[in-house]
Amino acid sequence: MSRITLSRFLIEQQRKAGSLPPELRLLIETVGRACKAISFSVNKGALAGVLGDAGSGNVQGEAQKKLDVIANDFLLDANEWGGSLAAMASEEMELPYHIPGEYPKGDYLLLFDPLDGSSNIDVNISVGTIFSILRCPSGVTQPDESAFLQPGTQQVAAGYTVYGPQTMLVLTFGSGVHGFTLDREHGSFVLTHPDMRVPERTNEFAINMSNMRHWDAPVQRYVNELLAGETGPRGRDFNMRWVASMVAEVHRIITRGGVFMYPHDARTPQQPGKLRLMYEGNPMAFIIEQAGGVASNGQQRIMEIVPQKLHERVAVFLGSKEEVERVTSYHQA
Ligand code: P6P
Repeated sequence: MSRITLSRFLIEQQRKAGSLPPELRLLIETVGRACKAISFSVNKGALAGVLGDAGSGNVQGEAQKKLDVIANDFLLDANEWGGSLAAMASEEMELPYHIPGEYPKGDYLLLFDPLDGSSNIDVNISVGTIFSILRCPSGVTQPDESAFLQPGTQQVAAGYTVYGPQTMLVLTFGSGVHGFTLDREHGSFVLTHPDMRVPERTNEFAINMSNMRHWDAPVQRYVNELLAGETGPRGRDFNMRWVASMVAEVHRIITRGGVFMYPHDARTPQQPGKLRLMYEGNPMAFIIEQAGGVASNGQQRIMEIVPQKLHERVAVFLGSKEEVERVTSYHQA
């Protein structure tokens, strides 16, 4: 069977009437090229002196890893000149990044977490890049934060690249979810997982159990039932995984099922959760829903939340339909 590269796949999708505008296709390919550069850097690790802290902090008040900054720069450098974008926003930058005057602007807004799970970098555990694409509101020529504050249902594309044993780009633009594996010899992403689907049923859950005493009652009830296994109300045993890298968890879940949870924590009562809505919650929710899964904040679809701030946080319950619907229903009880 001939290999279908990311470029060929996107061009063929573009040919299908209206499923992928040329500008959006170009933008997705450019993000893919930046992720290749990030993959090569991540894979070099200590050999390239890119491990460890950058000595700076980000808007979240978190210490930045060298590779956080490198990945952010790769994405900015690759995308600023192409003419597809009106602006970019990143977990690593407090304010939106405006396209420099010497370059043409386009109709899209690109948001990303350049290297999610970067605390795992120095211990050689999978990390990833998450991205989300919105249309720039018509008539807005200098997009500020307000131009980005669109619900996740407005996304035109979303994806992640997981830097693991394989580097894989997983992508949706509203016509299902498709996975591409990086062929390092040829330097191209090759379609290996067309039409990915999240199994509706699962026996596997992912949550940081050390926070259990700080969760709200519905989450404690749900997880206690999982722990009770076949002797409890669920009547079957469950397995647990926690990589502390959302991209790795989501990839596992979209591949074999599961439920990922990062709930509200009583220690930060003002914050709905730890994860960020615009460039973690929304893109992952789009991907999961397009693959037949469910993504909620415990009260509503993540993608229906109307954002108030660029870096606002969200509680996340996503993955296999049966489990996410159950834990969400406990919040309504
Ligand atoms: P904890 C990584 O820092 C991240 O944002 C997600 O990728 C991951 O799922 C979560 O935080 C891990 O959080 O509290 O277990 O370290």
